[in-house]
Amino acid sequence: METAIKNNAQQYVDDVFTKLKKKNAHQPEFLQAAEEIFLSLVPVFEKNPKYMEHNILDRLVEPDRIISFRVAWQDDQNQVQVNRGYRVQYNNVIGPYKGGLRFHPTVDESIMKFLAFEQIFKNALTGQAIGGGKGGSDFNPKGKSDAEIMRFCQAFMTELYRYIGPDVDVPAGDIGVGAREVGYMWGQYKRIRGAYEAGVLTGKKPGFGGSLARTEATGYGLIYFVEEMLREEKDSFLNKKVVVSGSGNVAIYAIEKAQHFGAHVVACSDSSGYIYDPEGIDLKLVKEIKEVRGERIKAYVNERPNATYSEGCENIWSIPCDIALPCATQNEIDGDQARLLIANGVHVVAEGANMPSNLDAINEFLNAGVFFGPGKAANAGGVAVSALEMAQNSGRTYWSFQEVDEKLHSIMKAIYKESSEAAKQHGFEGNLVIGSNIAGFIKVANGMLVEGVY
Ligand code: NDP
Ligand code: 2IT
Repeated sequence: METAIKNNAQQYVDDVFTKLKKKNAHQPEFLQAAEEIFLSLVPVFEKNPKYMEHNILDRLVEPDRIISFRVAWQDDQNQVQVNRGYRVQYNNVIGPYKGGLRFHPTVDESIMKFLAFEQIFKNALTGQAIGGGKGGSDFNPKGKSDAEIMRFCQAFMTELYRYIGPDVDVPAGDIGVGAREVGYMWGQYKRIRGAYEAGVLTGKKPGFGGSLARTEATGYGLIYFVEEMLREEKDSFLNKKVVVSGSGNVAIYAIEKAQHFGAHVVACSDSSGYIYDPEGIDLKLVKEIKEVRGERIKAYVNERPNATYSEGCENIWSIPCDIALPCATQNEIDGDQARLLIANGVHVVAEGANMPSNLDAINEFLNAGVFFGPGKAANAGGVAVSALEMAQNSGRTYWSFQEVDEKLHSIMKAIYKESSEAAKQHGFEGNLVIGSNIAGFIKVANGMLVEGVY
């Protein structure tokens, strides 16, 4: 009987995945994200055959809806430009669809679906009342004037507004979208709706509906999560050599908190290259370059004579370190880079970005005994504080930085504990990939059982 269920569970997952591959043959990132999650779920179906009986996986992996729309806007030369906008509303069993907006030329349906699918599980892990979604555009914000960014954001929202709402779908930032872009979109939404529905977007500027500590939340949350991983091994950040990729929102605040805990952060990057500073990254300078001057990370070496700049961001993983924190984008660590990190003695890898390690890399880390923190658990702090922003907006109130930060800290601790315990209960102690996928899945699956089929 037990073997029958086991074979059945494996067969069920294989069948759903085969169907998925056939239907989405040209969406590699989406299939990659789905495969990683599917591989984790066989033990869940073995333990709870009712999820198979209700065909939960097949239902869950098909988005509720995908909205795609034209965004036409005028550039500074009065030329009309056209981009494509997306919103993937994947699952709203636990709460309104929730997830960021990405503005990057690589955005397509595959990227949107992978991010939205991951977001369902991540959001479930936060313990907050938020479902899963994602959106964005193939618009490239690089080199655009402030006026162009504003016109694009307004044009984007002029179409998106009809699909969202504080109880419907709540977008936020992601790559290329920060408080400035959210502000422009928020203004346009408010104008069109004629109502102050603050909870329709998160990541707003503090004082104008935004939560304190949302800017810091993903990076800080990542470090709180890694702190728990290290605590498990009776270790800490103190004097650890850390490499962080990226130099955007997540990377900057991960560096800030890691340094606060006594780590020695020696490198960070942008899509053009990376800097290595053996004396430790001067974060004030990085912030000045990226957040104030809007320059490339290369500019760092002009003011730090002992630092070096290398063209091409992928070689950042050749720098020996104790802790590697990929915080830039998907698929930045492949099998070869993982093997290099392992050969150089990496001890902990935790993902600030979404899916920065491919499946090959994850397997390398797990097989080598590297303690691995998957993105949907480790970077959940951003969306968790977004949910806290929604709560503040609903209560028409503001919490202090300290209050939000303390809540974030305890949410990250809880996510670690839940993921770690789920892994243990299903026979994979120490495997946080399996643990976080299972813990997130069970919450959503149980909600789907409660709702019934429609
Ligand atoms: P930002 O736009 O602030 O920064 C992105 C950083 O990554 C920049 O340094 C950018 O370099 C680099 N980058 C972007 N694309 C590439 C690429 N194709 N190759 C190499 N480097 C690249 O974004 P965030 O910091 O907000 O997001 C970073 C990651 O974290 C993403 O995976 C995002 O999905 C994830 N994330 C973000 C959250 C948030 O709250 N913001 C929450 C959870 C996850 P350049 O300037 O050269 O483009
Ligand atoms: O990937 C993510 O979790 C985010 N970009 C944050 C989403 C949000 O709604 O705050």
